[in-house]
Amino acid sequence: MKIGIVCYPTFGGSGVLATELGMALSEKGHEVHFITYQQPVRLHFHPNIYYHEVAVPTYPLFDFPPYETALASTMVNVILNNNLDVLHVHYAIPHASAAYFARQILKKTGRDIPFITTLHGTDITLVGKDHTYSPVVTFSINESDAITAVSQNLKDETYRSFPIDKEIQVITNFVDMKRFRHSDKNHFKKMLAPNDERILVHVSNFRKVKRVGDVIKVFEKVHAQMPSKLLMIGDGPERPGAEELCRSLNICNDIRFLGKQEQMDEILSITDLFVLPSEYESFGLSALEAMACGVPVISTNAGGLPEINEHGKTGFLSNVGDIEDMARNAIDILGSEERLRGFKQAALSHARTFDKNHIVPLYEELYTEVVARYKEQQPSV
Ligand code: GMT
Repeated sequence: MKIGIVCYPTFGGSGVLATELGMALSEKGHEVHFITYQQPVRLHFHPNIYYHEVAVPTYPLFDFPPYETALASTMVNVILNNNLDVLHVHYAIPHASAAYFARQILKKTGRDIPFITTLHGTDITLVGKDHTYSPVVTFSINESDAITAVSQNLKDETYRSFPIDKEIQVITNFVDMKRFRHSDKNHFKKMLAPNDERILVHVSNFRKVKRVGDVIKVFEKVHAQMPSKLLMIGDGPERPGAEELCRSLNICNDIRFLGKQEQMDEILSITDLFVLPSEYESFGLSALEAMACGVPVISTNAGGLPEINEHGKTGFLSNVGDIEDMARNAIDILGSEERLRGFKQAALSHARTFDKNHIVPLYEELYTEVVARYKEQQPSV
């Protein structure tokens, strides 16, 4: 099949998932065309992968260059020039409305194709709900030929927040267990934790919803009980505040802000505990990648997190903002070698249920079904 994938090309989970999906599909023999404004960070070369950059020309009149118009036009050109069968857009804003626009244009040529929208999180829960966007988001989701959500919680949230009159299918996020696996990185561990301190890790885009200050506060309590180090991976608007907090708590020596990292499997291989205290998380792909490397998770019970983090088995769930509980749970896991080992094994075995080999075929089935249904619906000429 020839598949177009539209996503944000950055380190965000929706772009990561879309890129991993495209790469997995290309390995299975599909021809995959990425349409994005930059090369996606996780994209590796494969003979079946094509990349089409969305260029947004500027003009002195444009205070806000019309990205959505450029994206829709690029979609039209790529679909026509490459004879695509289906378009799969990740993150509704503005990808679903651009796809709708492209499909309408293509209808005039008789070469229109169906589009599938995958909802990822804040396109529904934060940004999408805003009344500046919601009429367009509602319309373009309803106009999609199929809709998927990355967790049951996100599906429920979507129905709660928007008048959606179509079925939303849950296809959970997945992980490549061959790449995300524990490997021996002891030399690396020695550099960061020379005295065999416990290593805690947080990964995010450091936005408000991630509550990065809570990570530092939880770590302060763990650190008071046992020799430990915290690695803060990623970057974003809340980073300066988090750095200030670790200075004011006087624990900077044991916290490293490493910025955006590509070799997450290596970092996760030396990690003992993953901390994700988000206000909301539709799924928590970063936590799943940690679990695949055998790392237990301390998280909140918000959104879809209980769907991946099994309380008392793969880690623990706490109420949003309950620093005391998260710290107590972290100390409980890290306090005994045997207990830590048990949690690590459970995290790894639960991650296996989200292996890409189980999930990618669900997307393939959906593509086949949507393309067949779309063809059937076409008026015969
Ligand atoms: O919604 C966002 O904040 C952006 C999005 C992204 O591009 O990073 O993250 C969401 O999608 C990920 C992949 O499906 C999920 O793992 C994240 O939980 C989700 N983030 C939120 O719901 C806050």
